[in-house]
Amino acid sequence: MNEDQRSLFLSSSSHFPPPQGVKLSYGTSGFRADASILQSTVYRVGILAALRALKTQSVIGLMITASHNKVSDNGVKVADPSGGMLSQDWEPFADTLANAHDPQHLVELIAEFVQKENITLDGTKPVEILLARDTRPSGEFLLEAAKQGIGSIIGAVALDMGILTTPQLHWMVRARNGGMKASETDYFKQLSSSFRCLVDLSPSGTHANNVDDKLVVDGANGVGGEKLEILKTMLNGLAIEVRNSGKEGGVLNEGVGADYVQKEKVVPFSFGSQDVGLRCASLDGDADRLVYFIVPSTTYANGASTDYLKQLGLEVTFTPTGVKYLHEKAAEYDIGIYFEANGHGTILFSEQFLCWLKARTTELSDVAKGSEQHKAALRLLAVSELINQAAGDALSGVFFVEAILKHMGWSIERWNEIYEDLPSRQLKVKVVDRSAVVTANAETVAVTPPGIQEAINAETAKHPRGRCFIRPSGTEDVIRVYAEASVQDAADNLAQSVAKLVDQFLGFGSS
Ligand code: G16
Repeated sequence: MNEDQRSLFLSSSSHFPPPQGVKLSYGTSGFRADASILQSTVYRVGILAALRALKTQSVIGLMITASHNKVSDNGVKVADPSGGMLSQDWEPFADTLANAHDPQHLVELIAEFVQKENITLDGTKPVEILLARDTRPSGEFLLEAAKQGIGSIIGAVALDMGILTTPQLHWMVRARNGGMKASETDYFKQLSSSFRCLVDLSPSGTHANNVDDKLVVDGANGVGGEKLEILKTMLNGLAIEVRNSGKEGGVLNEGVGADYVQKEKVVPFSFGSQDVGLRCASLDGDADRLVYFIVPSTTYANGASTDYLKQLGLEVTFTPTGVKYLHEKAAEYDIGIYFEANGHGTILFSEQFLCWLKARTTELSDVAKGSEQHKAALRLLAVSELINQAAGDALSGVFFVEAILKHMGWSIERWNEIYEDLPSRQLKVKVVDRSAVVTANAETVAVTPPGIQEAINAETAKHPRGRCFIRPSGTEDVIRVYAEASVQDAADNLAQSVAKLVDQFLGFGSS
C-alpha cells in the first residue's frame, strides 16, 4: 500500500471511531443494530465493498437497510457481482474490520488483507460501487458514511442510486455486470413486459373465477408501496390497491408488513372485515419478502408444504435459515426454487438451461411454432425475466403470483386449498446472549446449552405430530421458537412451554 493511500485511510478513519463495548458481526443479512451505533460500521463496509469491487473488477452493491426490523434499527450489506449476497469467505474480514479500534491497526489490517488477496490499490483500474438505502430516516447519514469509506480507496467510485428496494439494488448490480441497462426504469420495464408476456400466453378462458378481482397490498410503510404505485401504472388489467405506503403517516414495520402478518398470524393495520374474500399481500420494509393472505387467516408455507412438494415428485433439500444459504444451494440446479416461510425467495435458472430453452424457441419448425411446447418454452423464458434472479423480490413476486393465478384461473381460496398447513406458532424470547444457542442439522437440533434439546424433545413428544426447534435470530437479539402440532392449541402450548425452557436455560427468567 503506498503512502498516499495509507494517509488517506488514517485521516478518514479517524472520523469514524467504532462504538465502545459492542461486538458486531456480519450476520444472516449483513450488520444490523440500533442506527445510532452504526456509522463507523457502515464506513468500514464502504471500504470492504470497494476492496471487493477491486478484487473482482466488477460492480458491487452496498445496501443500507434493516429490512423487517424496527424503524430505529438500521443495517448494511454488500451485493456481490452476481447480484447475490457477499461471498461467505469475506465475512470474517468484514467482522475484523468492523471491530478494529485504533485507526493505525485498521490500516494494518487492510494492508495485510490487500496483500493476501492480491488487490491493486493504485487507481489504474477504477471500479464502481452502487449505493442505495430504504426509507429509514437514519439511512441518509449512514449513506454518507458509506461514501466516505468508498472514497478512502483510490480508484473506487460511489454511485448513489437513491431510495430503492433491496432487490432492486441486487438486480441493478447483476444487470450491470451482465452488460445490460440497469436503471430503475429498465427494472420496471423488464418486470412489466415479462408479466404482459405471461398473461398473453395464458390459456384462454382462465380469467374467470374472480381472479380479475383487485389485489390489495400492504406496503409495510416502507419503500415497496411507493415503487408498486409506479409499476402498476405501467400495467393494464391488473387492479392493485396499495395501503400502508408510508404516506399515510404510519410507522415502518409497526403493526404492518410481511413479518408481522406471517409471525403473528394477524391482518395488518388498515385491513379488516371489508376485505373478506379479496386477495391481499404484504411486503416487508425493504420489499424482499412477500406473503399472500386472506382475511381472516394467512396463507404461507410450513412443514406440510414439504410433504406436498415431495408428492409432486420435486427434490426438496434443507439449509440453515437465511437466503444466503438457500440461494447458493438453488444455484446448483437447472431450476432452483427457494421460498422461506417468512416470504423471502426466488427462482434461479442455470445459464445452460436458459440457452437450451432459447434454442427450443428458435429451432422449432414453423409448424411447431405456436404449439403447446413452444408456448411452454416462451413462458419459462418470460418467468426467468419476471422473477428477480439476483435476490428475492416482493414486487416481482406479486406479478409472478398474479400471472400464475391468471394462468391457472385460480382464486386465492383455490390456491390456498392445494394443501393444508399444519397448525404452527412462532415466538421469540429475549435472552442475555443469543450466541449461547448453537444448532446443527440445518438448525433443527440445539447442541448448546447442554440438555436443552432433550428438554425440547420431551415437550414435543407430548403433542401428536409435534415438531419444534429453536435457533438464535441472525437479525435481532432473540431466540426464535417454532412449533407445529396437529391442532392449533397444541402448537401454541408447545411453543409456550419451549419458550419457557429457553428462558430458564439462558434468559432473564421472566416467563
Ligand atoms: C433476513 C434474511 C432471511 C432470513 C431472516 C431471518 O431477513 O435475509 O433470509 O430468513 O433474516 O431472520 P432471523 O434470523 O431474525 O429469524 P430480512 O428480511 O430481515 O433481511
